Amino acid sequence: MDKPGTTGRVIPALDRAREIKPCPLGAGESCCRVCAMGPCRVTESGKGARVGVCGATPDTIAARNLCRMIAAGTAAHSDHAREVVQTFCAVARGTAPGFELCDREKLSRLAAQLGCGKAEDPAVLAREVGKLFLGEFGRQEGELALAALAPPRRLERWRRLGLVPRGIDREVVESLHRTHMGVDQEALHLLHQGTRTALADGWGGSVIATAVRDVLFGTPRPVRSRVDLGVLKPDCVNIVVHGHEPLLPEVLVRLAADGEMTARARAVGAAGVNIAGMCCTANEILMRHDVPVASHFLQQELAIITGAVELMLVDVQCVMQGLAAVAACYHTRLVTTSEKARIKGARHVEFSPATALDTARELLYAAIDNFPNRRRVDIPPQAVELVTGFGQESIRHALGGRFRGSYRMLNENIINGWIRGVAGVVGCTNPRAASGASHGVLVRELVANDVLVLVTGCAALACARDGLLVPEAADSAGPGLREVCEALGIPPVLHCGSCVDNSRILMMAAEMVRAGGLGEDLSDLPVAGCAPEWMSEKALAVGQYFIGSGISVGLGVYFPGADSKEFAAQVFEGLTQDYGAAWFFEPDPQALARKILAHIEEKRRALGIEG
Ligand code: NFS
Ligand code: SF4
Repeated sequence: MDKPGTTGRVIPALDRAREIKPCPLGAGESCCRVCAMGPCRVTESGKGARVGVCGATPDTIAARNLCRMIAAGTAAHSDHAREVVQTFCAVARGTAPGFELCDREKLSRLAAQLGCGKAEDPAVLAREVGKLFLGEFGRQEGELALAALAPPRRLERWRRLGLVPRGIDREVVESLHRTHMGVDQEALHLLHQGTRTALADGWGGSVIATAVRDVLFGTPRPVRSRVDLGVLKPDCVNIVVHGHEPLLPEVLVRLAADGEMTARARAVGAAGVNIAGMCCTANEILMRHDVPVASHFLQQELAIITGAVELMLVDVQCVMQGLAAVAACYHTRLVTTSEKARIKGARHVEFSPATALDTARELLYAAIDNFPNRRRVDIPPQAVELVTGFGQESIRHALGGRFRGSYRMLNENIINGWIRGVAGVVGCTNPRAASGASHGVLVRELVANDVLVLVTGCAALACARDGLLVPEAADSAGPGLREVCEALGIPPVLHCGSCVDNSRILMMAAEMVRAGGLGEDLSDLPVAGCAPEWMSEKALAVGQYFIGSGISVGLGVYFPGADSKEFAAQVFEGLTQDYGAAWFFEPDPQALARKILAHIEEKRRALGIEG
């Protein structure tokens, strides 16, 4: 196998994807399996039933399925957030010895923003903030307190449409209830509930996860690092941290730098301990500690195939079960660390905030002890430079110019046309998508047309491998964007973190509205989002909360249920009436770029700034 964007060797997931043809019912058509009178396959045209045994129509079934996927995605992001908040509360109580409140300034800012006290003592303040955040999950009535972070126009619109989330857990549960057999059976009504649930993710769970991790581990600032399998070191004990919760990895990174560990590694013939990240955990520790990245989602099995990984730690989300079978062929120890997730064939060492230090030490010892068991090592040499660490704070600083501390200069650059608009390119890498190269094709086209690109998740890592996350990439930008990037010394593609950090993109968009000159609502901005290689339900939750916030989103791969014309009319057009934004679908990366560019130009025209 020799595809662009891969190392030229076999990727097990790609082989399996070739063997398994995607089920056409689950993709375009409407397939319902929520009750035992079915599963029912229904279609609006051609041969086959028009409605399910219960009478359900294709558009209802498609909306029901989408709503369920959004609920699962929201649950994943938010349950992850809950885990981080619980650790944060334990730190505030003094019962998590491996952690501390790192960014106290951000903590005070948050507390002031949320109106929860002015206590001098950071631990007291953290307890207040932690209590408010935990309350957001279980709130039964009223409005999510964090919804107030949205621009006033957007909040008004949500209120008018009944879309302000009550509690995070409540919206997820209600989505599951409404999609049970025989409950909510009107497509648009179901889509609105999908949106309310997604908003509980975007403005709730994800904001909470990002904010709390910034306070605990530091708010990202621009740093350089490297990405690709070449970051694994042949002479070192290699540990790959994979998954989504950066809690244990944070402690591990700190401990690994300890002289004791280097000495232990030397005793078994290694030069030291090398930690590399994978998937969103990679994004987290990359942003805050410039820890290099081994790979994105699609390459997880490949890391083990190098024969150089002594230990792979996994917690929750986007961990392929196939890792266990691959690890069994090598000396690699696969260890699950979350109470929520186990894999047959993997060892389980559970993380808890109270014992994180001991657990991290035990795992480091286990990795070092495994070094002598290595057999053949074959690490592809590639590793690409990248710059990371852009959040609403650092972008404000980097783009602030003479208006340091505001988004005015970004807005001015957009108004005067140096930058045409902003695109968020997010989500996964998918073996079904255009040969793993779609991110590069798409992003190059956007950048060449003077669109500033913000990236997160595995999409960010794919762009990094493509060499797009360095200031020198401005060479391939259009003349306006190039000038801005060169003046500021920033890349044309800004790495904003993990998938929950899509909340950073929302906050930046809100800042752009606040800075003035580009309309009064998020739907006025010349901004679009896309997930060209999405695979996870989380990506659908993200897309739906962007749309519910007024930012249109393009999806690649396939759009679930799109064969139902009535459903397609709703998601691709109808939603615009209510949200000022809708989905669009385009599997071809070039064409997707063109659609985004057209959307941005349309928004510019509406603002009267087409020049
Ligand atoms: Ni996002 Fe991160 Fe990657 Fe996709 Fe998975 S790791 S949370 S879901 S695959 S970007
Ligand atoms: Fe079929 Fe209706 Fe049951 Fe769905 S809910 S499986 S459409 S009978």
